[in-house]
Amino acid sequence: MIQQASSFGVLSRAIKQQQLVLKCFNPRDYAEDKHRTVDDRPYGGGPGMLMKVEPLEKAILAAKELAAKKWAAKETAAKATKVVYMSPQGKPLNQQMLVAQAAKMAAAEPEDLILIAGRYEGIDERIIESLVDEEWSIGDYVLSGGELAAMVIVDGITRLLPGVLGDDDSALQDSFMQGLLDHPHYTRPEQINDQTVPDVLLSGDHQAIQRWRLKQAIGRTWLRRPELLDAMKHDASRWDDNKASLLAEFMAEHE
Ligand code: 9D3
Repeated sequence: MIQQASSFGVLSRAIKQQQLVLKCFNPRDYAEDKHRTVDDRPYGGGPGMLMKVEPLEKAILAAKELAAKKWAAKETAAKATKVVYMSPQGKPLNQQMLVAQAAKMAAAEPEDLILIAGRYEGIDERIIESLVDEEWSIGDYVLSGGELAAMVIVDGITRLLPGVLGDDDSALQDSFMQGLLDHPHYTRPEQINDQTVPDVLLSGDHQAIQRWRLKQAIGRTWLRRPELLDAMKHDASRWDDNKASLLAEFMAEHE
């Protein structure tokens, strides 16, 4: 599932260009019985199964060993590995966590990241205690397993690695609106039935366009995610008089 999902777009290109090394370890390949069993029953009973301990532990240790082997061969100067269990009980993911992890992975002494994707009801608590450094969630909704959550992490980190995105579609563009929702976008044709493109975007006045976009971004954040705007207002490094007056203009124009 992970390998297939990584064969498209930005991720696929980053792997081909060796900006990202992605290895998958399937617990089933480490099961030794003839049915290659990877689930087991919970102590205390109840419905649902857990990941069987031994195959999961072997898969995690194999991932750790591959990382260690890579450092020993001095293929990289890496000397750290972080093990993250994707879990509904984990810390809710945000862009800060992705930026921090991408920075560690692109550092002079890179940190490798091992993501554990569970199935069934989850994994034995003792694996978390002995092998897991952090638990991450991707939000308060229920998935049927950790693979898609792990892919979200891989995707979010990969686009932040140096050289992965071009200069135009880049993460730089994101930083202009940092902490705000995006402004509306328009492409051809200039008219769709009775719907037109805002005049300012056709004006060629780059400064006016930037101002309009920032105002729309602030206005939409106010309408849709007021808590993001409140956080920004309470942070002097991210809020200024210009933003305050753009917000005031937007609010005045909004009925
Ligand atoms: C419905 C079953 N749940 C209560 C009895 C527990 C449960 C177990 C396993 C709920 C979800 C899952 C599978 N989810 C993940 O592995 C997961 C996840 C998610 O479901 N939501 C948000 N982030 C994540 S990270 C991993």
